[in-house]
Amino acid sequence: PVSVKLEEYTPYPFEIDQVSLDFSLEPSETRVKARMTVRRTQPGPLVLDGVKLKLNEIRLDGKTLGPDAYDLTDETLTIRAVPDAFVLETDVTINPSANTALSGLYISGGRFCSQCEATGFRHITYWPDRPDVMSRFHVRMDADKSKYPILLSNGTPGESGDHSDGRHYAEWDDPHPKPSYLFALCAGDYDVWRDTFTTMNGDHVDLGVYVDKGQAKSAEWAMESLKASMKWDEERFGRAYDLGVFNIVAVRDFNFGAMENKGLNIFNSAYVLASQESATDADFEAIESIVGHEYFHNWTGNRITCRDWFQLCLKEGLTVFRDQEFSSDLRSRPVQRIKDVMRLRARQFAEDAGPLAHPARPSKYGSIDNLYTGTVYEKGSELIRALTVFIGIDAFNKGMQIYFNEYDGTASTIEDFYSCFEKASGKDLSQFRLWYAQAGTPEVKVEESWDAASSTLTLTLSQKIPATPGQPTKQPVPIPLRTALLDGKGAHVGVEGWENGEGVIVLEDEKMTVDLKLTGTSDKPLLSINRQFSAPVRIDRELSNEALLELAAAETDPFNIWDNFQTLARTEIFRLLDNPQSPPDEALVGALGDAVRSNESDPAFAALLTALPDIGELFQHREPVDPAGLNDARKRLRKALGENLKADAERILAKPSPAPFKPNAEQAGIRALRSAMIGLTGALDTADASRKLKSLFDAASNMTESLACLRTLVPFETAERDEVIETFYETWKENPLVIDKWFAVQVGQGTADDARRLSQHPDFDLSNPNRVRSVAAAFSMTNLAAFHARDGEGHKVIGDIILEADKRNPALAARLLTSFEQWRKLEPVAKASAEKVLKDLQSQSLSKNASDILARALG
Ligand code: DPP
Ligand code: ZN
Repeated sequence: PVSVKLEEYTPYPFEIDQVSLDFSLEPSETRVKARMTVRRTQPGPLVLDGVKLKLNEIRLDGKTLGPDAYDLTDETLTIRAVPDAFVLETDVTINPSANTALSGLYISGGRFCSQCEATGFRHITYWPDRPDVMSRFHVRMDADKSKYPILLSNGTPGESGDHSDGRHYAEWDDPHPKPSYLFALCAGDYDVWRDTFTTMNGDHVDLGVYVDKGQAKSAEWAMESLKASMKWDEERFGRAYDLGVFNIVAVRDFNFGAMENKGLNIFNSAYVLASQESATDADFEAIESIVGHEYFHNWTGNRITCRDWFQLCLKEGLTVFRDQEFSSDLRSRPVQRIKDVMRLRARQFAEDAGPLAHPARPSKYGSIDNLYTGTVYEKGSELIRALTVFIGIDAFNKGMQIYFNEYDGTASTIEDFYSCFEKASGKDLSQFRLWYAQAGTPEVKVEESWDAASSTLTLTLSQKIPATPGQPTKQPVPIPLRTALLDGKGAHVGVEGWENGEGVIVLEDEKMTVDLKLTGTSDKPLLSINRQFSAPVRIDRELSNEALLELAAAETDPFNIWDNFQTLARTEIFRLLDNPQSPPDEALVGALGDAVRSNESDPAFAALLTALPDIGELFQHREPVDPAGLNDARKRLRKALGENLKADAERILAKPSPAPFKPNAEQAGIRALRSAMIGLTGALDTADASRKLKSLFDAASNMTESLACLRTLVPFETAERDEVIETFYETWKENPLVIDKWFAVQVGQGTADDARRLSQHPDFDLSNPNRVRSVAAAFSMTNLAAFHARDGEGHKVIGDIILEADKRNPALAARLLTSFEQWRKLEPVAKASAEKVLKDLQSQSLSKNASDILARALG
């Protein structure tokens, strides 16, 4: 496979100051005329990207070009001789209704919509489809007025009107130069939820969220989230919105979660629509954070974009950091931090430890669509967070303002971005930037020795970054570790040179020792390190269970309290795996139960304490791994925890759920703890539990708890279980987003047979990515015990779905393939079956996206 290389970057030799696009919209024959004003800035040919375009005409300065004036390939149009300044006009025809890959202009639910990141624009017209070519776009659309009464594009609306033949037209103008990947167009019939916002500069903005007919009210939460985002970016980063219009359109068939097109965000409907009956608290939370994420891109991504796709984490990592901070400010900071780290460990640590590992800024790639990864997004965000600790929050804030002011309107690089923090902090950040160049999760070994005579705790810290594909050896990176010393009662012990009982130790070399000299006298203090998960590393400490329990009891950092219990639970699950006859450790179960009870006043946090590490997380700690065995061991521990908390669960669930329903963090926390108790009730695995869950399901007044009951009942073999599955389906069969959940919970707890059966259900739909993911991703990425079962059926069913999906939608198929990334770690039987499925797939003619993942996974 051919790859694109960072070192081969060269600037585009032309600037296109302005482009006018004229769309005559018809589902199977859309005519696109482009008129661009081009200016040469360097020597070089005029090469435009274009894929599956039917070329009708090209004109240069008004003169039609004959076929000898240009070269046409499947992917490019090269004009042979051009002057230094000229007007180029192209006229092409495209077929949106045949566009099943959902990249470019396509039809979803009878309406036109577009997705241009990363390289969709070349499916619309001939253009230098690369992010460093920024241009002012003027758009004119005409369409059948009865079918497509609403015509939207980027920027602000201009002229519009009717033609005599039942068609109408509308113009949109975007004054901000932008790269083609931020172009957007939507046309169809929608209902709109409208509002307005006044910026800190006093500018008025019209806001609209466009959804399916009859669903306007379901857009209310997205709208509230949008206004909160606009305000937050003003207050936190001093950034105001810069156009008079901001629109969001919800689309059912969408590859991404959402897309930050300038002034016209297009969203997967799953992250827009929410009603109190049909959405879970997790849905409300996801909508808030994704609306925030896309809005924040207006500054970090749109006004300042990426020079090339290698810099993707310049906009994505930074924008994830911004949306995580937004959620932390709106909700609970410690709870948000724990959830973000759970996601990082599940998605990114796993990726970093397998054959698909790559640096946050790679130096080459095979297929750009496959670079939208946990590493670029989640690790990218963690690196910004680690930077805030490394240079301090004041220097960070100052650096961000330098970045916004100096790089506005440019297509930038990671180096540009870091130069702002070098200016702000006066520090050389070249070693810190190694974090972006090296894949692999650093492991930090922590050893302590205590000298009572001098009241000094000496830490020996060392780092090791594992080898990853193409990178056998690594250099050390600066690892900022937030640290505190505690006495047995949880009071912070003073250390010379630290303020407020906390310090930051930066491990820059492979190994270092630090003397922490106490300011007073004390017994040997307890070490609390990597507080708030200040660096995205694995910490390796040789602590006994007793010592960990003592530390968990004394901890003052909520993240570390939770994390200490995670470590304890993980160790215990492995012990249970190795000792099938042994009962779970009573001391641990008792301490965990006590921790849950004593944190009941912060129910969201208490709920997280009940969550044992999932199989995906456990997977990373052993090789070869037997997911089914791990699942059994984990269940035994969960059952013991359920027994310990049985009376509490009954007490908590006897109370009514909060009413009237509000999607705020406070109520969501209460429902999270109630849902955790529903889950633990199920862990008891008794006939009584099944009856109890059925009655809780019948009484549930919100989707969070209904779904918790359904999910918990799925593994039971009782009549109640069958009834609940049936009732849920009958109640919600008209609501595709809820039926996605119905599919997902069944395969998430079921067997390969369930996944096979549900992939043949009449409501399964290969052309809808959400539905495909609700079966294939929910099974292969959340139910590892069944996916990797030794009979190989799990691998086969997913292999079959991938093969079918790839024919229509390569980006989707490639994403599903990543569920195999850990295959080499499996015990021999499942490993052989995974390898066979991957090799069978490789022998088929697959898309470039899918082939790229396969080659790396098998490589
Ligand atoms: N829409 C995707 C995101 O916001 C890609 N930019 O992350
Ligand atoms: Zn993004």
